[in-house]
Amino acid sequence: MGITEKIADIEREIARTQKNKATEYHLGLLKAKLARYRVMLLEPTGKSGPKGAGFDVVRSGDARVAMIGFPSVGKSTLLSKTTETKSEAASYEFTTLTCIPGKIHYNGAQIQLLDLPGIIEGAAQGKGRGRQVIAVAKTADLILMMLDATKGPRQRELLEAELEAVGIRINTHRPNIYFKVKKGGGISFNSTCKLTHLNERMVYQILHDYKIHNAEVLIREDATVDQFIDVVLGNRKYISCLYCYNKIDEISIEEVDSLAREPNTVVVSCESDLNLEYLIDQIWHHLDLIRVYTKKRGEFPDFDGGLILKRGTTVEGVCRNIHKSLVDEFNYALVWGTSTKHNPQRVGLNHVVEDEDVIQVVKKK
Ligand SMILES: Nc1nc2c(ncn2[C@@H]2O[C@H](COP(=O)(O)OP(=O)(O)OP(=O)(O)O)[C@@H](O)[C@H]2O)c(=O)[nH]1
Ligand SMILES: [Mg+2]
Repeated sequence: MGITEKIADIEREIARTQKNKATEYHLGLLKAKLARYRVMLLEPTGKSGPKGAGFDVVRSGDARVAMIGFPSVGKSTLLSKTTETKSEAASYEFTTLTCIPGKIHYNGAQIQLLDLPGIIEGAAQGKGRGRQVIAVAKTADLILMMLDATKGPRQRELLEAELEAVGIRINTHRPNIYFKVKKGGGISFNSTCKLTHLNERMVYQILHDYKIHNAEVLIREDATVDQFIDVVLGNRKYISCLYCYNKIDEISIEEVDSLAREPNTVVVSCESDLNLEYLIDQIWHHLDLIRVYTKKRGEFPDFDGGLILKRGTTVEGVCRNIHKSLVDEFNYALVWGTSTKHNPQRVGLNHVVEDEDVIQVVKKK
């Protein structure tokens, strides 16, 4: 029996099994098994699957956004509307066959937007160009899930399931579980809170399934079996996802209104130029980036040449961004902005900067 059949078998058994307290343990083990087979299927074995010609686009700009969606939802139309790159758009499916990058300019930042081929159900198992498309999605800072507003909610569930199946976790945090494989000493299991989904026996059994016999496990939140498996496998990607419903020119205002109320969702019409500016605002917002301006002593800040950084970056990160050697020469920094109590404030390398802060680095004598 091939891996695909084994997976199908387990999926059937999971679907058949009623979900309740008594079966939770059994289901947990089935899920662990399923996750193990999926890994075998997905990890490239070297020769299997076609090469992703044209998919290795060089990263550029401050952040990367990948458009994922079924064929003909308007991905290429969006790229052509929001960037200077033209990507062929047509009314037939699978117009786009490779990865096409464009650049969005936003408040001094450059965002790389990737147009990708449409994916189909079963993409995670390697159908169509699914595998290559998903490999690109894994490298993105944000997934822009393009959906057709004229079609039902199932398209979104299907796409989410495809992403889930390849280890992408969207709009969620890494589980708060400490897990470390050891050379010996057996398995030590501890938790800092009440667990309603997992217990020691299950953790042992799952680890045993993965042939892990020595490890330290510290569970710091009421995690599910799936979350625990994610941590054990360790190769999960946690990525934000923004849902974009296109073609709202074709649906009623009531339907537009109800879609727009869903969380992390923007409604647009690429063809009729509706709401595209708001979409780009939201892309920026979901990337969770900040702008920081530098200034030299006795001079005005350089408001044109701001640095684009991840939220949560420290002064040390700012220095590294300017020049590697700056951290060694660093004495202190003066910061003006929302991250400080008074302006300017003298801060050290550990200070976390915020959006629109101005920073002046003072070097050692
Ligand atoms: N009504 C309407 N049609 C649109 C809109 N945006 C795009 N389309 C049409 O939808 C069709 C598909 O557009 P594409 O941009 O090629 O779609 P795609 O997602 O890139 O498709 P693939 O490359 O095949 O995956 C084209 O005929 C577009 O003209 C829109 O806002 N409203
Ligand atoms: Mg296209």
